[in-house]
Amino acid sequence: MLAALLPLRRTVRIGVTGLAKAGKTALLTSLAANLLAAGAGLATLPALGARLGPRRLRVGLAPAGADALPRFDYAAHLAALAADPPRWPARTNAVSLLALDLEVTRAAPLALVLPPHRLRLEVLDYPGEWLLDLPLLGQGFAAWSAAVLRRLEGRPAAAPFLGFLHALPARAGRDEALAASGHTLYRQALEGLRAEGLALLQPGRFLMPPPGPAPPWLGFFPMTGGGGLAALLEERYEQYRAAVRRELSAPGFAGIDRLVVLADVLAALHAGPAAFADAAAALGEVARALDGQQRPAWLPAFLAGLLPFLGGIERVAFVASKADHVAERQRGNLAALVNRLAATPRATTATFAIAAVRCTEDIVWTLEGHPVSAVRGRVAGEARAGRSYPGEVPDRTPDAAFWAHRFLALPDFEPMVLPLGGRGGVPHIGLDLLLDFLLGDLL
Ligand SMILES: Nc1nc2c(ncn2[C@@H]2O[C@H](COP(=O)(O)OP(=O)(O)O)[C@@H](O)[C@H]2O)c(=O)[nH]1
Ligand SMILES: [Mg+2]
Repeated sequence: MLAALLPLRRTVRIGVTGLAKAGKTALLTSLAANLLAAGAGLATLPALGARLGPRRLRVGLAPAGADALPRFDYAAHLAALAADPPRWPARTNAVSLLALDLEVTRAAPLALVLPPHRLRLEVLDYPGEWLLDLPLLGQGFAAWSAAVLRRLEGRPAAAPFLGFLHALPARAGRDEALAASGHTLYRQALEGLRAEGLALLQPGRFLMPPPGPAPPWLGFFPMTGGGGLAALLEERYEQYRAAVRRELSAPGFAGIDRLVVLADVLAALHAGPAAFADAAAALGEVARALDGQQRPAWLPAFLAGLLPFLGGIERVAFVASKADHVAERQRGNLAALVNRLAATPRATTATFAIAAVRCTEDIVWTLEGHPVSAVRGRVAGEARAGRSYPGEVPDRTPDAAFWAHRFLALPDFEPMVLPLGGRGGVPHIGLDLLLDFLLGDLL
């Protein structure tokens, strides 16, 4: 009670995670631009406006102070979107933090006696590749290797690496050069599989290396069997797991209160059945790992206590990004599909289909005499806006009949010209509903 009366500021930290190109940078940039515009009195986030009612919102970028984490370069990313013609923000890969200070005035009679309600909103851009390392914490080297090798079986991109493994002498010795060649081939296999659209690729830090020099223990690869080489790889694997564990309990990451898991589900549908099944498996593994209520089967009890990162998360949103590729009716299906893929029994989990940076408008298009709900937007490299109908989005895990008709083109749209050169927010779909789920109880 007393806390509510004091002019204290609460800090809430939201992690935004997703594999490379899932749309994290676009989401953080749009979120900041739309909150700043809402703070200037514009109706950029209707759901938030409805929650606040007559209360006034003020928003500012928070000073970096002496923070340990690099700041999210909001100014540069917004400048790209606000350019003429608009550009997508540049690629980012390291962790970064966006911090905003929110102030909300009190409702009528209280406003006379109480200072505004203050909230510091911290949004952490966290590589999804690293989140995919969580399942490793509960898996020894032998079990992990066996699982990975099963997934690689028969995949052309993994053939050189698998060939190397098969050519190894039984009980190969503790040979640094062999370890280095195997590691290089394994990394190349992961990169090839990623190019094919696969997502469940571990260890995630091989594809998204942390900043700084690479320590020697990074040089391992999955391998079954005994001998000196296997023992060396296992030692390195154990060092890798220790580093993941340390990082999850370091101040930057341990403090996450709420989490957004972004997934480009449309791209996975477009990439075909194998890529889709793999993306679904990755999302399922992450959902189970995050399901704090039930300790996931792979996580031994003694470890659960070591993971404040997992235990402290109050709300998780699973979000399909880039939903402006499809029209309204399909977006409902898209949200339903994510709901199936990330189904967990937790009440504090929700699913959304959003576009952080809306590039299209919905239209009705007559195809072969039939009207279909399609979208229109400017495609990269084309001067004029074009129409696009990628096909029906399934509302559940697609069956063979769905895959018989390939999910059509998924063009790279360019952002629309921003209102007021960026000060008017960024056009979006559903960002306000996501924000209301994440922050509603605090406002
Ligand atoms: N149509 C559309 N494309 C998007 C949207 N968000 C991201 N993209 C596309 O996805 C690319 C990667 O987004 P980015 O935010 O950099 O992903 P990150 O790697 O997760 O930070 C962008 O360059 C855009 O081409 C969106 O809301 N709508
Ligand atoms: Mg990024």
